[in-house]
Amino acid sequence: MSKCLIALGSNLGNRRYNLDEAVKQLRSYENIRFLARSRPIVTNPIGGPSGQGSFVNEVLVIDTNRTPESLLQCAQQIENSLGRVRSQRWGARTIDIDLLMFDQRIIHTPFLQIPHPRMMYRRFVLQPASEIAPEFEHPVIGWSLARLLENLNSPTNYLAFTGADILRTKQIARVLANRLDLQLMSDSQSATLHQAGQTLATWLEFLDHRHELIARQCGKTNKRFTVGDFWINEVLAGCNVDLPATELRIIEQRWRKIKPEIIQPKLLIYLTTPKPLQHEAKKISSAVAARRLTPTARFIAELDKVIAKPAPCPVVRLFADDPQNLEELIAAIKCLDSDTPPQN
Ligand code: PH2
Ligand code: MG
Ligand code: MG
Repeated sequence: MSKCLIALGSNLGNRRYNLDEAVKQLRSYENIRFLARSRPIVTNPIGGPSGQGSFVNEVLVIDTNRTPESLLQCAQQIENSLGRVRSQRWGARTIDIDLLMFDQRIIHTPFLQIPHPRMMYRRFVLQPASEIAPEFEHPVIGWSLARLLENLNSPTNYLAFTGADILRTKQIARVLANRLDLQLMSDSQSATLHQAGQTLATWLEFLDHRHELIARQCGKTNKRFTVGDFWINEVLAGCNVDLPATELRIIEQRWRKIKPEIIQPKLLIYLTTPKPLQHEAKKISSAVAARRLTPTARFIAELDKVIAKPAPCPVVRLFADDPQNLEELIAAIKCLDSDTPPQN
């Protein structure tokens, strides 16, 4: 049996009826056992065309012998039977049934992505989900759902960007901050950070400089969010490329000392680079092979280790060149915002 988390949402027609009907139909399938249903919450629509009505959202926990693909089929049958029309991404819908998690499995196919790629930062998912499954662990970042929700509620509204293509990363951060009128926290020294062959002294300087920058600027604003065009943990990835083990120990010592003071972002936006580089980074299997890679590919491989589970903060990966990035990011910020939902 697999334990599975499912999200329901409706913002068209009789919303409560749609949700009840979806639950009723789901219960009628063989090999699906119902474990829990959250209370419904009313939420502001996030993303998509303007003028949509508010949503009613809830989350379910079930046990099933079905495969993820078969469960997805059930969900789509129910969506169809309740008159779901797919015309526009994030458009109004009578019912949306999303598979959030399927045990601890990680699935990436063109039809199915589990865990749901946006569940980590969506309040309309995390709030009902942590009501019924607070201890359920997100398999990618290794955090419980309760901790993910707590993260959204933390007082500092801070978002950070990272990526191997530093100019592109800084540019997207700046465009986002301008567009939404957010505080941009920019590290003017970043450009040299990714150049290979820095000394221990330079890395220590980078670490202190960024630590100080965050302490001085992060959250010190009237704007809704602070947007960092860097992530301090990049230093840990970069120095691993440059320094021998004896010197790494000195960086690690300094890191342990400052770590409790460092505010981590509510969400890290990892802008990934074109495929060839990623492919190259994956080839790191031995120290010998590692030395043959370009410094950028080695940096990417090290960055992947820094965000491995348990991750220091929730991470969302976007392709640096995806033209939909901005729309995606604006929606993400709206999700993170602690606006109280409408009460109707
Ligand atoms: N679903 C979306 C997009 N936006 N906003 C709210 N409040 N609730 C949703 O379920 C929802 C959304 C895409 O499926
Ligand atoms: Mg959805
Ligand atoms: Mg869906």
